[in-house]
Amino acid sequence: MSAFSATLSDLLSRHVPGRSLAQPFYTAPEIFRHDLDTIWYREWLFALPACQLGKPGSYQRLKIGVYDIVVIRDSKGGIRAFHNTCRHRGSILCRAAQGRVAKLTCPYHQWTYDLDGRLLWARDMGGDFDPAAHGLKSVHCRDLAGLVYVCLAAEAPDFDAFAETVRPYLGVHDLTEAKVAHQSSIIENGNWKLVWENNRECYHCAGNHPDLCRTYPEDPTITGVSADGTFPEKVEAHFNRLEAAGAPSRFHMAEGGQYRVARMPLLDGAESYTVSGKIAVRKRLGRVPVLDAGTLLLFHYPTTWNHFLSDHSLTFRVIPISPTETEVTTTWLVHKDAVEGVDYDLDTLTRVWINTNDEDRRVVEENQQGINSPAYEPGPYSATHEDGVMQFVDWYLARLRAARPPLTVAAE
Ligand code: 3BY
Ligand code: FES
Ligand code: FE
Repeated sequence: MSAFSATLSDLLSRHVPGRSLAQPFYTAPEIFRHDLDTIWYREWLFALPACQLGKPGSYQRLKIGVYDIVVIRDSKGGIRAFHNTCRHRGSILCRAAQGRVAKLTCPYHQWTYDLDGRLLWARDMGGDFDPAAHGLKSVHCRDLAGLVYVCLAAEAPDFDAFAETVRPYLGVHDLTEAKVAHQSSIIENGNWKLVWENNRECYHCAGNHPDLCRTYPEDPTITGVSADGTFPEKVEAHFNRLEAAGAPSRFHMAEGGQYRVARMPLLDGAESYTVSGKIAVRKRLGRVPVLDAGTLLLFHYPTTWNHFLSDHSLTFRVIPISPTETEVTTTWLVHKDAVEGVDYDLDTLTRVWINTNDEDRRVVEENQQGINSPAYEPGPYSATHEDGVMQFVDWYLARLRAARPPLTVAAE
């Protein structure tokens, strides 16, 4: 640790645009907690694909920083989220990471809640006790065309602009008709921002992703954010072709940069993320008009990037665990009637992204290890290949600058 301390304000004012962040942003516990307070506890967060919650009572537990929540399908088929803490003396209600219940019964003294959060039963609490005042605390929850988002803030920021922008793009992918074919959760020993910085560029792809590079173009205009709003003729032609066929495709980025959606071409002839480049699932998810429709790319900071293809879809969820640990959960979605071994082979479907995730884990961990050294100093991003990274860092710093409480962090 350090000989002197610097305030977050100092760190922010010393930041040089176009360069990576100073070491404490990737290592300091105080900044990690500040990231949780100013970003993770305030923004809408992707939780899971709705299809993962099958029948009423199906739930998934999700931990975000100090919070522990349960996302559950209610008896009317809607999706709700609650804090996983009993209104009696606070025990957790759901112990398992996932499961299915008829009612939510606390394991401690068996207070029992309906799937809509109402307290239904509490033994011997006396005549004055008001069950209506002891329902579960709800968490904001929205289902956007089959993608469930939650927000921990007391007052959630607007979700509608994002939902209305993205819904037409997602429409042709029929995520409400999906099932989970596979899910993987890995821990990357790196700060959550390094996971994002790595995701927002393909400068590293040729050197690290042999399987992905069979189908995904290294071309920076595909992964990047097109600062001037223009695209090469080939990409424009792709947008035009798919839009004419009924699949919204044109690049759109939110004002403020929190999300971007665009249907980008894969390499010539490629249909999906497989080693052969051919579709992985014969019974396709969605109604994308052609097989070589490319990939509908959607990111929404700080939790999710996604790929929606002509045969299947992939969601990715980022959850910070500690200053130097991040969980990345990948979900492979296929049509609910697609049969494993008949319509798809699970290895063929999952190989490219299982490998790609592992390759990304390695580069993120090595990035963190190098940053941990006192010799690390912020280095320059490539304007050609890393405009997406700069865009992420700008979004992050803008969130911090908008919040800006006095914070003292240890620095070298
Ligand atoms: O992981 C992603 O979504 C992006 C696209 C492919 C590699 N990476 C830059
Ligand atoms: Fe839940 Fe007592 S803490 S019933
Ligand atoms: Fe990568």
